[in-house]
Formats: sequence, structure tokens, C-alpha cells
Amino acid sequence: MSRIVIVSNRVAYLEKSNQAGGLAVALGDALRDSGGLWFGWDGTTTDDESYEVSHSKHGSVTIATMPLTEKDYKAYYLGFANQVLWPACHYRLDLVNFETNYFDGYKRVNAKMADAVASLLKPDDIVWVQDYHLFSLAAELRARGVTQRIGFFLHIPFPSPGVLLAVPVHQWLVKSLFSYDVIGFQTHTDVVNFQSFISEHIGGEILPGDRVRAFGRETIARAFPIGIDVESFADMATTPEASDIIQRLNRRNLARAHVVGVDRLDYSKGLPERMKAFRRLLELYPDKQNKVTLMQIAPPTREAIVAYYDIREELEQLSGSINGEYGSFDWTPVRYIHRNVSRDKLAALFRGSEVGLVTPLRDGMNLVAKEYVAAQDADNPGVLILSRFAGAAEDLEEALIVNPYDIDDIAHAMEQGLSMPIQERRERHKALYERVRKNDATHWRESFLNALTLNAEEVLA
Ligand code: ADQ
Repeated sequence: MSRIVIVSNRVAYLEKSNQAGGLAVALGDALRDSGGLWFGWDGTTTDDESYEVSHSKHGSVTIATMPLTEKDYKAYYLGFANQVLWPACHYRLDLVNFETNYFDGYKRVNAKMADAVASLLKPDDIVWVQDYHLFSLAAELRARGVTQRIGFFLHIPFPSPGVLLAVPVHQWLVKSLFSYDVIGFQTHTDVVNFQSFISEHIGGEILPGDRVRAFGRETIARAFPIGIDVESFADMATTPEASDIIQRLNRRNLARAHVVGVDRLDYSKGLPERMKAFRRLLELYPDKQNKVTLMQIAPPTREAIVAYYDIREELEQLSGSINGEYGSFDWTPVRYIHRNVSRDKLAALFRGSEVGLVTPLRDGMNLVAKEYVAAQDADNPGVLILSRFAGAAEDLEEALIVNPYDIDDIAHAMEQGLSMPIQERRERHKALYERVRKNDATHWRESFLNALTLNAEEVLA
């Protein structure tokens, strides 16, 4: 069996504890099985330009990390990755802030990471690169003579050609991907966007078997929808501690219903629209006043970037104004928590809430939607409201699918969810649960690695 080498911007927490996300667990399992290696940035910055790699051993798995310089952090991470690629892939060209120096930093860090990874590789390793920070890692590895199989998985959307064309270095980005043997996307829509770009804008070819040819190279581009570790999330929602939290939500005592939202505080998640939709619910359906609470948990991320600071201000104003306008001495309509919450607490909140509100303006997949489904009580499940622009909507058809830009649409869906008969709730939940279970984290990981290794055998045959 080949050793798996994972490369990502940050290495994730590896222990199989209930605080590790599904992604960390899924990748951790793959590494444990193969005695693997996980390489990434250690999260620190330094003045020292030696990029010294540190190693630590966790059972059969080795973690290798390196620091970045302050200049790299600003240009590669805050700059090109999060002010060019992230907004462009989420269709926010208005927030794209392209600077040549950012692009140089991105190429530099990919090259430095390639130096480190190339020196750690063994001949029959399989390399799996994660996400938008590392588009050019394979090209850099190839330039260093690496011939091992290298796969790439993009966790965020691949934008439509019209949007990608607005990014100054679009051709370089797409060409970089052709150094990978398998390019994995979240959804069929992402694959189609990629294929359209190849055929319409660089004269490439779309071939049978999910193959694409361009720049004198052939590769596989396929959808591998990411999933969660369903059992462990469902288990977390049913512990005695979880029941305690659910009790504390007071849903029966005060006959109040809970709508829950959990997202990193990111402009792609549609949070202001969601709060406006909740205000609209209270306006359109006055019987919901004093009865329904929106609990929005949104921990801070990337606060060094202005757009993230702006969205925080906007949300604080919105929640304050809704509470001022509608709140009474024993009812706070919006509970907005700007902090991280432990995963077991989240599981309990999901189970204790009648509606799960997942309304990003754009999202690669959205694991919260799947976690909400996994946490429900099958006999008395809550209702998932899901944006049509979340990758998860391609599969989770039995959710109430909404247009996240349409405030009234979301408000009506909340009313529909809150008053849905139990039979319909059970039927929708059963279908959703089956889908979440089928496309779980293990399935995602195995199907990607199968494609990467099978493809290798075909080439050798
Ligand atoms: P994210 O944009 O981070 O991920 P998402 O898929 O929802 O979005 O994953 C977030 C994870 O963080 C979930 O597991 C959630 O439970 C957890 N989380 C959120 N808020 C939390 C809080 N306050 N405290 C603790 N945990 C919290 C990117 C892409 C997505 C894609 C994933 C995986 O943007 O589209 O689904 O990667 O590929």
C-alpha cells in the first residue's frame, strides 16, 4: 500500500476526539491506514527565511510543518489566497484586490512548500493537495522532478468562466491544475464550469471518462462531494450533556421555537440577508413574535481583512436593531454569538432547533447543512432550509431550497419549516439522512484516493 502524503495550508487536529471536524477525521483515517505524512504551514510567522521543517510523530502518522515569513503571510495568505482567490471563487469580484506582490508571494510560498515536500517524498507515495492555497504546488513539485501521483481537491466553488476571466492570472491558475493527475471538485456544477473554461477559453478538449486535455497534458476532473462523519456527529447530539443543553434552550417550557445558524463570519455565508429574513418573518407573521428565536453563531475569521471587519459591524447593527425593535423583557429575538462553540454543543443546538438555516450566497459544499441533518431526532426532526447556491443543495433536495438573496423567500421558508406537519418532517429528514450517510467523509476520501490510484494503474497498464 502506498503512503499517503497530504499537503494543506494548515495541518488539522489529528486525534479522533469529538472536537475534530469531519475533514480532519477523514484525512486522519487515511493517513493512519497508510502510515502517512501531513505537511503544512505551522500557523506562525518569523523573520527567519530558512523555512525550517519541524516533524512530530502521532502514532503511525508524521506531521511536518514550516513557518512563513511575515511578508509571505501578508502576500500569500491574506493577499492572493484570501483577497483574490476566495472572493473570486465566491463570485465577489467587487472584493477582489489583486496586487502583483500578492501573486509573487503566492508563487513563492508554493515553491517553498514544494522544496520541503519534495525532500520528504518516497518513491511510491501518493500526494493529495488540499484547496485554493496550493493551486501551483504540483507544478512546482514536477519542476523538482517529482513523478509520483498528485491529486488536488478544491473545497470552494470553481467559478463560471465569466467570473474567472476577471482574475488577472486566470490562465496561469488553470494551467497549474494540469500538473495534477486528478482534480477533485465539490459538485457537478464546478466540473462543468471548469470544463467550459477549458473548452471555450483555452482551446482544450473534454474527453470521455471525466478526462480533460490542454497545455499538452491530460488529467481527470471529477466531482467528489465532501461529507461528514455521520455517526460521531449523531452520537454527540444524544449524550446526557446534549440533552441538558437542549433542555436549557427552554423550548417546551416557554413554547418557543429555535432557528439556528452556524457559520464562520464570512461574507460568503449570507449572514446579513439571513438576519433581514428573520426580521421579515416577524413582520409578515406577527404570531411568531415572542415565540421564535434566531440563534446565530458566527466565530471570527480573517479579521485582518477589511471586508471581514465590515461584515462584523453590519451584523452587530442588524441584530441590535431587530432586538431593539421587536424584543420584550422576556424575549430576545436574535441571539448572536461571535465565538467558537465546541462541536458537541453545536450538535446539541442543532438537535434542539426546529429549523436549521443554511443560506450562504455561495459555498463549496457546506458541512453545517449535513451536520444539522445528522443531529436530528428521526421521530421529531427539525427542518433544513438550504441555499440553492450551497454545493450541498445539489444533493440535499428534500431540504427547503431557497434563494439566499430573496429575503421574502427565506422568511416564507422559515414559516413553512416552523409549521410543517410531523409526517412531512419525518419523510424529508429520512431522505436527507440517507443522502448524508451515503456521501459521508469516508466515501469522499475513498473515492478520491481510488481515482488517484486507479488512474495510476491504468497508466502503467
Ligand atoms: P467552511 O467555509 O469553513 O469550509 P463549512 O463546510 O460549513 O464551511 O464547514 C465549517 C465547519 O466548521 C463545520 O464543521 C462547522 O460545524 C464548524 N463550525 C462553524 N462554526 C463553528 C463554531 N462557532 N464553533 C465550532 N465549529 C464551528 C470550506 C468550504 C465549504 C466546504 C468545506 C469542506 O467553504 O464549502 O464544505 O470547506 O470542504
